[in-house]
Amino acid sequence: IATSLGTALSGSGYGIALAFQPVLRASDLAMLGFEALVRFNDPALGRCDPDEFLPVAEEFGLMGALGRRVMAMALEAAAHWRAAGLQFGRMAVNVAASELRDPAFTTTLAAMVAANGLEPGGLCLEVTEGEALPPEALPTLAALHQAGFGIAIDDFGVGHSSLARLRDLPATIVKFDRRFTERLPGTEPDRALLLGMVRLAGALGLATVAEGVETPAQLAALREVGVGACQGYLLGKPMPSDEVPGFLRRR
Ligand code: G
Ligand code: G
Ligand code: MN
Ligand code: NA
Repeated sequence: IATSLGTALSGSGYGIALAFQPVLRASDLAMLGFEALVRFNDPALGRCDPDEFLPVAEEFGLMGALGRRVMAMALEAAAHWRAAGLQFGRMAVNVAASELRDPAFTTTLAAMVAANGLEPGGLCLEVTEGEALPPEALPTLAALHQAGFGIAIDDFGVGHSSLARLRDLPATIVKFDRRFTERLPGTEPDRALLLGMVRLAGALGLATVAEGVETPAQLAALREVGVGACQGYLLGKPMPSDEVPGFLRRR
């Protein structure tokens, strides 16, 4: 995987693709945006899972190049949809903690965003809470926030969970890990946990997104606890960029 990924990244990028999953407002299912999810088709192995090739990219020092490629593709798609007159809200892109060690990350990103005729507020960077953030990542997050980019704490509530992080990171959004949604409608403690997280986020001025919404009963329970936005197979599966215009027009 490392060799073919390295080849893909040094050449035209053939084999690297993005899938876009809609994020909808919980109350009325208005379109809030898309999350870009990377895909890699290995010439020999076929379709590889991100959970498989992202650690390889990390290990072989390819994450910076992969992240820039993903960002370029996501911004290009967003600019393309805009040019076609489509209203889709914001584009969310996952960023590995290691990418944030680059002190030039924010200025490079700001230039890419401007080159595509987009604004920083139209882009949200998702940082996984589970990953131990290197100390060098913190000034980058602060600079990104200062520049007006959205910052989401992804997969919140599992892994290296620390509530102090919610206070200390310059985030704008918290995404509750899909393991919370999975348990819904669930028991009273399951709902109480989510309700508490929603209130905590609200008190800290953070917007909330629930991941992995697969059933109407889960959506109803999430609305009941006041989650702001939802994402999951019930509302839209990750789709290739050429399916996005049709998806938006059908709504
Ligand atoms: O896309 P799912 O389809 O399998 O994604 C699996 C995991 O990979 C998720 O935790 C997601 O956040 C992460 N991921 C998906 N796309 C990207 C990406 O472009 N960059 C990084 N760093 N992580 C990604
Ligand atoms: O960690 P992050 O939220 O970035 O990753 C999103 C991952 O969740 C992707 O692998 C995506 O394919 C997957 N995903 C999106 N919606 C659902 C869903 O409703 N159910 C499940 N099981 N996985 C989902
Ligand atoms: Mn994510
Ligand atoms: Na993630």
